[in-house]
Amino acid sequence: MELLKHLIAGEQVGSHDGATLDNIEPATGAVVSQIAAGGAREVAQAVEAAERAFDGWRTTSSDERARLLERLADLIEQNLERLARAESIDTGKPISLARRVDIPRSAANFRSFAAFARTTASAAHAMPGQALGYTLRKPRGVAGCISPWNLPLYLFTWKIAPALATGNTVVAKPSEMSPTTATMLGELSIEAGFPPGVLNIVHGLGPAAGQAIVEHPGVPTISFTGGTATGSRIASTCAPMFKRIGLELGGKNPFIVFGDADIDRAIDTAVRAGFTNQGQICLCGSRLLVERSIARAFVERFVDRVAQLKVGDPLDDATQHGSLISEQHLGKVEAAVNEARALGGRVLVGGSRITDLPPRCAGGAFFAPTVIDGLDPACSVEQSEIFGPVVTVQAFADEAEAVSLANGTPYGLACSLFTGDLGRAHRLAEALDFGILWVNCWMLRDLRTPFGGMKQSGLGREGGEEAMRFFTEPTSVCIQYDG
Ligand code: TXE
Repeated sequence: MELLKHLIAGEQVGSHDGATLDNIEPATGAVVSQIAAGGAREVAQAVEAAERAFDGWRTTSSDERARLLERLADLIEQNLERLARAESIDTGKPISLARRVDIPRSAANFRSFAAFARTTASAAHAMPGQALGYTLRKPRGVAGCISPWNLPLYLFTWKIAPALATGNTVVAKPSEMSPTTATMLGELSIEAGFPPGVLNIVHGLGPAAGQAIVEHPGVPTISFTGGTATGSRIASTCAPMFKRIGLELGGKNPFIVFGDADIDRAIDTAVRAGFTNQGQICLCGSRLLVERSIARAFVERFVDRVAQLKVGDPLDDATQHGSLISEQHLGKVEAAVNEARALGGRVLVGGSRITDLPPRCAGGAFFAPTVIDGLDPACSVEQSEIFGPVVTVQAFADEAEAVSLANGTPYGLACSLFTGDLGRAHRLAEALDFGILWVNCWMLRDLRTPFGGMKQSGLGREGGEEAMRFFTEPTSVCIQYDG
């Protein structure tokens, strides 16, 4: 069986003690490969390699760095089908989604930050007749990039690309649930010609390899995407070491529909927002809030559309709804739905695991797209992230109630707002406490815009200039030439 190895100092290596983990295909329950299980020792070797490579990489021209990032983007595109298949097998996501979104976006991440590397300029501040100040932005050293399993290569590269573009070297850890495309990226980085040690990839469990990256004194920058509880642990480890951290955490995102909206479009988008990737995206619209005057008819049509989602083998081109990431995660989702029932919620569609599947998927972790209404907005199910194919529904009377329901959770990542009234859209943009507000759309992203959340959804922003700043340290230089 294939062993997915670490990439350290340009070499693919196993763990020093030969330790491995099983890589399970969640749509079948089968073990498909072995993963080298790294820990403190592998992380230390990777950090050492990254430190050795730093001086050469930091002094490489931004044009040459950009050329290598673009070369890696080309290679990702050339290997799209292979990468999409691996992503689908590791995570249970429909292969059509991996082909259309995950892999193209991974290439776009490298292209976008290659462009930034070429075009970013420093600010200069003239003090006429006396001095000239300018801001020198320097890479911070070794960046630790830790990413989750839901959009594996997409989020892994979203961190690695700006870190490398700005001249940092990287020690990255993909999720232990989705290690394959990260390993393939390592291979492609060698083919692209990156100098050894510039990009290092360590596999392993979060508390072992992840925690070792976070604790290592040679890694001053940590960029993390994952669960809120893990983010909190990382923050408490980093604070006394004065590390710079970027945290992209969970969400409980509202999807607000007013009666004056384009209803067909709102329904199409609400289905996508609720159930893309089986609801396992931090940006998913998991709380549908509908103006009371249209709520009944809207929810009826929405539920109808949800029931039509094509569930099946993720490797089948026609599948729209695949498997959850693991049997264990399915247990969490199922427990949340049972809790909703116990709290008086009405399951309008779905509500249980799916067993009617092709024989290959008999042991898979499939859960039906589920819609629930009748819950108290303050209850645990309406307040905590489920991270699965579950959407709850609430009706609201007016703008004020919509805002109060939308803002009424500990999270503040993303919000969708459907309305035909431009004034209302601007008004609510001021009132809604979210890092991202999508008006009449969902998950439409320009990679130059800031990305991230408020409250328990995280700390800091990624994307565009924000990422270029996050991975650099400014030195303000002042040169007096007279007086
Ligand atoms: O995430 P973890 P999990 C949410 C979602 C989900 C919950 C838990 O609600 O149910 O988080 O998911 C690494 N030090 N999201 O357990 O554990 C880990 O190996 C350093 C939201 O999968 O946070 C992996 O690489 N690293 C979300 C990464 O952190 C550690 C995406 C994320 O894993 C670590 C995924 C530690 N102590 C889950 N412990 C989003 N915001 O998109 C774990 N890791």
